[in-house]
Amino acid sequence: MKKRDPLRTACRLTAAATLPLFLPQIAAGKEKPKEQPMNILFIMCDDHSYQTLSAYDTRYIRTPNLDRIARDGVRFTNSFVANSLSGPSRACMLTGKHSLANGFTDNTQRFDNTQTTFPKLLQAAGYHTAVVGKWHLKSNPTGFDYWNILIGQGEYYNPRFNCEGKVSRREGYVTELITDLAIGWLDSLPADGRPFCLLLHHKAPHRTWMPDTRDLQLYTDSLLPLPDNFYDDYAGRPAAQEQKMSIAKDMDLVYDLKLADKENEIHSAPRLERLGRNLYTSLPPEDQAAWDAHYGPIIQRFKEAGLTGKALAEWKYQQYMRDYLRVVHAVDRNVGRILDYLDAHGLAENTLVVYTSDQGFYMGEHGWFDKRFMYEESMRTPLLMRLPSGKRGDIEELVQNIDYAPTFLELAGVTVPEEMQGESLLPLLQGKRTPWRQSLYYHYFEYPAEHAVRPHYGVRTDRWKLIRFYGGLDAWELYDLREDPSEMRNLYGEKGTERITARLKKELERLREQYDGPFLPKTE
Ligand code: SGN
Ligand code: CA
Repeated sequence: MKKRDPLRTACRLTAAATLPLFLPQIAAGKEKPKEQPMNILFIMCDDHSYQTLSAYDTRYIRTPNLDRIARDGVRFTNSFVANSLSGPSRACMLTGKHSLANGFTDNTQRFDNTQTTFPKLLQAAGYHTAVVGKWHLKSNPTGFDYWNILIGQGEYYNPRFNCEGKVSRREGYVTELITDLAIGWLDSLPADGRPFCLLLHHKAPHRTWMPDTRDLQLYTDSLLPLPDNFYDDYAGRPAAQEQKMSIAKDMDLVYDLKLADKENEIHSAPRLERLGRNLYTSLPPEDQAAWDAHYGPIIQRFKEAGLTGKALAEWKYQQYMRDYLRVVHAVDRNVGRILDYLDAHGLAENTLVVYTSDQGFYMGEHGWFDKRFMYEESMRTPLLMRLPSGKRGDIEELVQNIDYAPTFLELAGVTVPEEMQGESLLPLLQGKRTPWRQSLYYHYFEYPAEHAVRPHYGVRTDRWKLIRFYGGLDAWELYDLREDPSEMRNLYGEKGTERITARLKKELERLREQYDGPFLPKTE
């Protein structure tokens, strides 16, 4: 990949132009604020599983830079999303509301950008605000002094960016470019005493897991452990039987695993094969050369091996995992760059650093890739936070992505609007004992759609999970997470589960009423 011009980081840097409308600590008091207001650096990846972040799991990869955030801050061990899909998840975070309440239930929609969001409130309170990287909400960002976003899902190599309405292509690797933009914006901020809130949102490691060409040699000889339930037969779980996200059946050799052979002998699903071959031919010559050098010998060996059945499925798993890990490796390196920047500029002492993902992802558990289901691997996310002079260690409370907005607002001294459904995590970050929720609500909508996951909603407590699938399928699932953390045995309807089922149904109704009730379509 060509070296990009590091200084051309921003199309327009207006961060200093506007005056604060209201900075609570300054505006309310006559005297100077006691403490300097806290900056917020909100780093989020797309589809980064907690299984591939070594603060959570060391089986696959070491992520020393991400681990720095956990080491000097906290690791949330029970962090979840409200709807395991990109656009909806982002809408939940911005608004502090579940999907029906913020109106953005699936990726086909357009976010109503006139509604109240935390960036708007922080901007009004005098924060410098910016978002760089993946946005995925179709409507333009609002509430930001500066925005420079990828188009839709974005591209890994030489991606196009939309900088406040002006689209242009940048040369380089997406994770690095987004980090450059973030650093460029921080560099442009005036020393005016006003805090910043920067949303640094990566595309990586979203499908099709295209590594920075400099990382292609990593993990080449690694043999990644196959999850115990890779060969799940989905007994007793009709929605899981219908999905189309199986590594064995749905992961495409040419598109996902980059086997676009020059001899045109490898064939896969026609549409995806075409996309995969086009993707290869559209690479710049130097990237094509890097791919030839790396994937060329893999393609040859693959052809010679003539794999079928389980051997083929396991080979696909290894290829998938290696590319995914390479892409995560570049995320870790670039998170290191921005943390170093904070250190070098004396900002680490007054910046809340947050690291999360828009949802979890399957690393072969149940035989899958992708997300969407309320099962653990996709409902859970990594969540690390480093609050200067805050708590260190683990936070075990049940938290959800609707909680970020209230957290940032409370940290900034801004009143959290009544309508926000999340809870501020600030007391937890400060190590205070505080009453906390005992259950979480989840609701997934996108259907019919890619990967064929039926709509469903459910409740999760620390031990139990009850899910109801609907929309052409009427099925309940019940899991005892203590006895069955991999969710292989649906207990719904089994003798002896009547009481817990009744209790969970009641709780589910309560949550549904609280979060979705006012926004459910009227049925008469
Ligand atoms: C794309 C992917 C899907 C993925 C959705 C949603 N296909 O459509 O595999 O489930 O995004 O992902 S791809 O061929 O375009 O890669 S999300 O994270 O953006 O919600
Ligand atoms: Ca995603």
